[in-house]
Amino acid sequence: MKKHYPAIAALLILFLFPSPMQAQKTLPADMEIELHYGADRLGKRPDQAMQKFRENRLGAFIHWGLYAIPGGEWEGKVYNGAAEWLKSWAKVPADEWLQLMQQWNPEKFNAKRWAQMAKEMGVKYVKITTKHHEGFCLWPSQFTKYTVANTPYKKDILGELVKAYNDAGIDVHFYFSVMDWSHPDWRYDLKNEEDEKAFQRFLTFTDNQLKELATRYPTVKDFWFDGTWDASIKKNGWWTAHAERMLKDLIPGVTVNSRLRADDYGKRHFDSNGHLMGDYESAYERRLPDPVKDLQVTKWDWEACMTIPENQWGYHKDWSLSYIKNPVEVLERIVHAVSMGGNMVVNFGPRPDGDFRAEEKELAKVIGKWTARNGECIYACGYAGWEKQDWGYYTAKGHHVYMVVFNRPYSGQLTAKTPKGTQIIKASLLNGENIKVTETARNEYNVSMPKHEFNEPFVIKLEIKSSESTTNKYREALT
Ligand code: H79
Repeated sequence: MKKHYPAIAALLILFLFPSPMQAQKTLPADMEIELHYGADRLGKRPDQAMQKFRENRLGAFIHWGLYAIPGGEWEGKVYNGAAEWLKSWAKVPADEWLQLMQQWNPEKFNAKRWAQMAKEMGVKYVKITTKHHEGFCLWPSQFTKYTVANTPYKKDILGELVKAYNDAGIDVHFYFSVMDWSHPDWRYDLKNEEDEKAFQRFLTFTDNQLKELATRYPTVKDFWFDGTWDASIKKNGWWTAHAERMLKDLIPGVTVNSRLRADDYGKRHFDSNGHLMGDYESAYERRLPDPVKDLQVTKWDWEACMTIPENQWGYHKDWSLSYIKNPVEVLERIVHAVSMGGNMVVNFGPRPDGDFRAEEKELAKVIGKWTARNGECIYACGYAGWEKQDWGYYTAKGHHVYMVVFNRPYSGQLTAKTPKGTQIIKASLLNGENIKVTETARNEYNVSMPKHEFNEPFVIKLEIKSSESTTNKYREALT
């Protein structure tokens, strides 16, 4: 719509989308408003690169920057807020904060060891913070002096990581914060002409950095934008659409998250017509959709991300201030995401010396032992479309449905209800051991618990038949 009617459009938007959770409602095609910077496409991206993104399913996040050095403590005070936001919590001026660069010398950093750890954990991709809100770049950017090149360490950390992960067969995704606390032209809002001018310079600077990343590291598979929620960005929706297109022109197949985007009216993630912008929804940060109520998420690609403590992404020296999730809780979130057709990214915040904290190494190891045995129910799997049961989650791939059991029933029987026309013809453990299945009612089955006790979540693989077979027709005829 016609820029002349923004007020009407805004009212329409308010009326149709009273809360962000309802953003997925779409207007009938003939009622859609015209947008220049709305969704580029309707529905899931069907190409191979997107398919690879989707099949990867499990990723790791790496938050590493200057904030790792103070680790949540400033001038003797420990802040329990997210460590990568310490500059903000402790109100440290940018120039003072950026002096931490003089201490950036991660002597234990070994990219190959990091890649080995990711491989052992079973992650198929790693999302790396190229630049977080603080503005410090893990690559030697030509467009700012706040980079690894100007630290005692000097070397291109990002380049080393891209190579090491790629050599290990792991895809690399780039996290990039548009909000940049180190840059004099960054604005939260645009209140006058001077702000407008500064912010346009800032967007040019951002374009330059993005082009630099895309050309220096052409094997990057994804850009995950953050720090895009402020009014300044919402008033420049054109730029978000432009940045996505620019990256896609530079790197064929690259994927981009929804968080980057704002449409003509500043509507984010989902445009004013209710269509997802970017390639996948990225709003599930430290939370997941409800497995019964929020099934609409199965209509689009999405990726969730999680922290191991409650809310620490960067390294925080005192994890005792937070509840730390155990490996089964982490696994449950991973499987929960896959069961609803999404990806899950588990965050790590390396120490300033370049090593990982012991708790993270241990967690990666335990998850890795589990994925090595049970990964079949995660990779390339998706939503089964079966009614949720209390024992855990279903995931699906081709003619197989996986029951991933997190809660053991006292009855020794796991209930499975199949959709109309779908039969279970066989059940087994992933090692091939047979599991007894009894049909208890139409489209209802008891799947027996395995004979030996598992002390971790386990998987039962179901072979299914979906057909309009004679038996089915006969059975339908009885009602
Ligand atoms: O990088 C990690 C976080 O640092 C970053 N995203 C993940 C992946 C992130 N932190 N917070 N947010 C995203 C959401 C932003 C919350 C905000 Fe606010 C609400 C920004 C401004 C208002 C909280 C309250 C932070 C400042 C005030």
